Amino acid sequence: MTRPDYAEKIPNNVGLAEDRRLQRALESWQPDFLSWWETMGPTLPTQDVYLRTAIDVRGEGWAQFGHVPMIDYRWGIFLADKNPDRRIAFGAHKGEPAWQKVPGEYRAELQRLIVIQGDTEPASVEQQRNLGATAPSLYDLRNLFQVNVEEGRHLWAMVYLLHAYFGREGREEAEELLHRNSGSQDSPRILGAFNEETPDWLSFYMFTYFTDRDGKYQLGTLKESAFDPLSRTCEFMLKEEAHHMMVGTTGVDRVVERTAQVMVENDTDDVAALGVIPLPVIQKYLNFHYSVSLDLFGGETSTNVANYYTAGLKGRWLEERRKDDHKLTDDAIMVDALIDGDIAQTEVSALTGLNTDLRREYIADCSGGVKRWNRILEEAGLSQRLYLPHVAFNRKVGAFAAIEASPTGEKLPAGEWAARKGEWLPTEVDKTFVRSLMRPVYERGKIAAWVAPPRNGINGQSFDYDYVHLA
Ligand code: BYC
Repeated sequence: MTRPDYAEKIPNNVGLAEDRRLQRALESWQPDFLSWWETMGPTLPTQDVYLRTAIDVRGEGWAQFGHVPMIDYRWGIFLADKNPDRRIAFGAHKGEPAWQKVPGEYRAELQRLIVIQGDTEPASVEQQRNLGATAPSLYDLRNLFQVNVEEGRHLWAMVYLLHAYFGREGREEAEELLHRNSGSQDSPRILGAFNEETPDWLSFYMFTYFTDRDGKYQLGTLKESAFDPLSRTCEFMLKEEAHHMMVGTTGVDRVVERTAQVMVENDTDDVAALGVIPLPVIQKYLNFHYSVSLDLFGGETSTNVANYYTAGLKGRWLEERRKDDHKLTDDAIMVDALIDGDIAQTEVSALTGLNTDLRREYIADCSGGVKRWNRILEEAGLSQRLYLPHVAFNRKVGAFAAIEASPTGEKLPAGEWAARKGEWLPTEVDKTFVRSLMRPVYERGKIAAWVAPPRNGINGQSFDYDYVHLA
């Protein structure tokens, strides 16, 4: 079954109606989800939003667009098509048929991976809940809400797996996903970056560029999983995720473009007083979001990831395109390390270095964004350039958590870091300045002065389309 059934209370393409127990369990989670959405979801009151809703899981035309009151968005359970012949592509079980049930010996690890993935989705909605109050345009407001409802759906995706395959413990974990909250002192979200604030739209664009991109890479590795229902749900999530990347990429494009324009028009770098965000502030935001996102890949070496791979739970990015034995038991990799207190590299087994392998794929992808933004500066005739800071900069997880380093990768004594970190990370003054620019623009076809309009609207609509009707 590929087409979601929207006649059901919980739209799905997993034949939920044929499993009454599961259906009842999920139907009893549904009101808790909706009350979480009402209390922790977007705060700006709206009548309706021009949203896309999935109507198929394959091909083009998989989504339908229309104005929908957000609370009536049909969150549902959609898995990519099953390939009955699918075989495990890596690890100790390579070549065996993919699993349709959870093997007892891997239950705890699989549940943990699904809970961590599930925890990030509502976390991001919580982080972004107040942004509607300062949206730079109706187009941006609509994109924010699209990202939010889809993160809500991604939570549904993980909750379905927990309910369907992990029994009572799974159901308890599904409840917990609604009880932890981003930034909470008592019960915070699991991963660091999801407890940070997203208080302004520059942060939102950076988050959707850098942190959603971690999502892309982690989902890519879970799509390889031997546990077929996880693989199939991640495959479809990745389809929705592409829009979130677009929001981040073009969002930062548009900030850089507007800043460059004002710099050129006024022949000055000092553009804060002219109501746009100076390049050094953009760089500081980039430094922050990139470094906290690097932390999301875990340590450079990790026995967890080696075990996940060998068991077949979590593969590599584009596993099937890799030209090796897909077991890696005899292979080695150079990873970043602290050796005698210095930033260096060391050789470790390829299995324990798999977080590094994934982080490197991610870094290569991120450098594509920087190239794009620098092309905008170059085309404006400016000599300034943005860059990705060194992998040791501002790290709280992994080999470099114990030291401080500059964006160019020099190790710094604690005193120098404390004295200089305001040059590299947003200070209170920077944040207050950025927030001062964040005033809502809700008029059709209008946009805030600190960001350029997008080149294209959504689904072929123009920029001045009525993307959102406010309450
Ligand atoms: N913060 O062995 P290590 C997304 C913990 S984003 C706090 O080095 P491992 C999205 C770690 O859990 C994608 N704790 O790491 C984006 C471990 O704890 P235990 C989310 C951290 O296990 C935007 C210990 O430190 N999905 O979808 O190899 C919007 C040692 O760790 C952090 C996933 O992450 C951290 N940053 O790898 C919406 C996929 N990093 O076991 C959505 C599932 C590590 O000692 N998760 N720790 O108690 C995983 O694959 C892995 O758990 C990790 C960590 C990659 C996160």
